Amino acid sequence: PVQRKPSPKASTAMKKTTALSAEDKALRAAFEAAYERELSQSSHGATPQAALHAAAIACRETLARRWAATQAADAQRGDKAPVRRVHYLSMEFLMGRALSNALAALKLAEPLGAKLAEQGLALGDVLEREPDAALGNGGLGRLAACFLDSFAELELPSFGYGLRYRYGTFAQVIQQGRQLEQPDDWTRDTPAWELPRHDLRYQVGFGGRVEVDASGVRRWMPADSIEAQAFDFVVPAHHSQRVSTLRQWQATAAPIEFKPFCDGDYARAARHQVLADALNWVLYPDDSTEAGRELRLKQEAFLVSASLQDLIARHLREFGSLHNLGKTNAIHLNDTHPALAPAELMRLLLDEHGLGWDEAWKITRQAVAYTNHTLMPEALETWAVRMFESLLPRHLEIIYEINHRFLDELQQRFPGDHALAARVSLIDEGSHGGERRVRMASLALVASHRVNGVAALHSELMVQTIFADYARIWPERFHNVTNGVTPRRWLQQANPALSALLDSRIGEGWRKDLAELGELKALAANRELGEEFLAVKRANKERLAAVIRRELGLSVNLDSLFDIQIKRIHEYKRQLLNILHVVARYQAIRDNPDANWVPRTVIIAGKAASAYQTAKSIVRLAHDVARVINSDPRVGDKLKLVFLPNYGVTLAESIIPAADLSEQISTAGTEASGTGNMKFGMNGAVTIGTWDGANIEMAEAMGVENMFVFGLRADAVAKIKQLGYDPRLYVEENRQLKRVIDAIAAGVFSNGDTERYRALVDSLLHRDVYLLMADFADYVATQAKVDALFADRAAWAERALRNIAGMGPFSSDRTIAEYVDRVWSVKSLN
Ligand code: 4GP
Repeated sequence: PVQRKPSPKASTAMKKTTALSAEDKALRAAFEAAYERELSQSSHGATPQAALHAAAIACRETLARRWAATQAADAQRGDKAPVRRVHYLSMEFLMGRALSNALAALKLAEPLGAKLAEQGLALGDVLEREPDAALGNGGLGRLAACFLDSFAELELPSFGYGLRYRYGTFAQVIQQGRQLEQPDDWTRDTPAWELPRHDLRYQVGFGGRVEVDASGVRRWMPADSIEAQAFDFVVPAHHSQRVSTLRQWQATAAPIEFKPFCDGDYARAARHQVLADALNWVLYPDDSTEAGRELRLKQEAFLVSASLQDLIARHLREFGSLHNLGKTNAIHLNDTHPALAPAELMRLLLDEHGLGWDEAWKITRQAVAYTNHTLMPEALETWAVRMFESLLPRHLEIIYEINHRFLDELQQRFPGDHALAARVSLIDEGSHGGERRVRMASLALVASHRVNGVAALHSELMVQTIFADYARIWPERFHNVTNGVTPRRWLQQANPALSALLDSRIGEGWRKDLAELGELKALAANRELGEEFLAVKRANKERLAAVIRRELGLSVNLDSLFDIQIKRIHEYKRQLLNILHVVARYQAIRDNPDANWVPRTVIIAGKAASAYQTAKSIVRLAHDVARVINSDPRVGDKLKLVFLPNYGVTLAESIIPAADLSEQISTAGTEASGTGNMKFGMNGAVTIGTWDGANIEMAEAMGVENMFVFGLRADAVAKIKQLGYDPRLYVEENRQLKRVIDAIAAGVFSNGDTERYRALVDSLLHRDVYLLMADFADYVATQAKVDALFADRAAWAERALRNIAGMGPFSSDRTIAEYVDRVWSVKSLN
């Protein structure tokens, strides 16, 4: 190979990291001392588990110091700062592992590696021991985690606020092709990352009644009160000593009741303990029962109340008065779950701090902003008035008053438009024969000074569809902020080999300014670079192949095209379309096994919500199809289907760097943004995708000719549905499609059982809400183009490099800079 010279930029960047400053040296020494001290406490000596624990505690010491310095600096900002302190309220934070990120940020990987080597341990083995903090479900939760990283990196005064779930969502186990859910006991062996804040405790009330005193002041007398205690999870910046904080609330148990205890009725004695504990058990308790719904509303109220009490206490410490609260603090609602926040803030300001309605409302409107993450109507939470009244009676009164004032104003602007008033009211009067319900998204919209979607198309559709009425009332409130992901975790840490290759060509600056990836465009056609890129990809594929072998006992062909779809299992994301293509390819290979097939390994991973039967059926079909194809000797290496169980952040970190092809195939107009698409793109996977979500902006950034775009566009989807869509017409005129559907229906993949997929097939033939039948032909034709390009290795490498070069805009640093500019700056209030 030709000797390559680092670019001048790369060499200065390298110098910067190799020369250790006095500060770095001191940090290393302190880390090593703390590590030794912790390890000496271990009763089993230097095991990987003990080393993990010691390393986490040793990092935590530095993080705790940086946390204190960050807070002290932020407390000095005063009320003239141009950017407000951000309070990011989210039911989900999908953090994944923390140690390798902390080591990278603190530049401690090397000294830890050396220490471990002395002890006969490997860094990789130690890192592998850390469980994922999977306190989230999907995209919006992982986005929140990327945002914490960017908050630190951009030095933004901020707090993330969440709940400290004991079991996260669930661990997915596959038994005979079916998904089973098990509790994910992630805290059991967890390294001690968290900083418990024993001094930060707040009481959160539930139930009871509202009393009015002689002077007409209303007071809520809750029947129960649960204490919230703070636990801080500190997230370091990679290019400064700043940190950001995820503050998670733990409900602390009330003491046992003594009388029932003495009577031997232990269950009754511990009743309050169980109630408090249940608040922190799982994210999204199944809401198909009344108890589940009530628990969920309680969790939301708990998160919101503890966080806002914390905000107010801090604000009073810093300023001594609440009048400037809205000008110095932003309260951000990450989707609809924390939408109770404006009602709770009003309650605190009115009832606990004695402000008048107008001032309290002005402060609330200044502080609150709201991001919507999906157009799926089921995500717009509503709560039965009856349940609300019994759990949160004072909040309901405040919501009624907000609504009353809002509808009065509306009446003046749109006199006589009762239909509009009924549609936008915070209360659904049960017009469709149902019970009266509180519309939480409406509360968020009325109270926010800014509302945004998460990609250009989504923001457009949001104001045309679900929020059309509100956008007509307040057009100036609605904005777009396209998502991004942190390149520190998703490129630097997930893909060290590609990172090193990038460093050698364009320098190391992309970690801080991802736009520098654009410099790769001029180099994309370079043969030598292309070959090096393919070698890196192959090494990553080997790594993933080892995971597949370990998990499933299956060997995959490293020369095959790794075609990957990883995300929650949902009909709109169309994993089923992917499977239909796999079946079509299988049939074609069987017809003509000696043709010149480009070998493929199709990999799917994702969880189906526990109560979502169709999604579970899709998981099962994937396993059934995989079983048949993977054991068919006529197919051999030409096609494999792999379903990797228990998808999560860590698994994604080993899957994404190995992808050749990224499947982003939602029905146009349904995927709000997608962030997996961005992670794949920056790791050099080529995308096959619909004109949906952030795929569109990615295609525009890299040049649309560099993406494999297929399928109906959002306007065509809407039109077809309007005209009356009949999926059977597509099936009848496409023999290939008909054969695929017939095979599934006939039980070819289910041992002759024609019942197993009847519902799935019927829904495709008669409803096909997500237009799989309409997009099938174009999808298959586009997959053939993918094959052709993949067969030309140099051309494929060039295309992949062009994809990476186009990913500059998709850093969460850019996203957060836009939130600051459009939503969280003081100027956004004018
Ligand atoms: C997700 C959207 O489905 C995804 O398109 C988007 O990239 C992500 O939010 C972050 O904005 N939505 C959810 C949800 O996770 O629960 O609605």
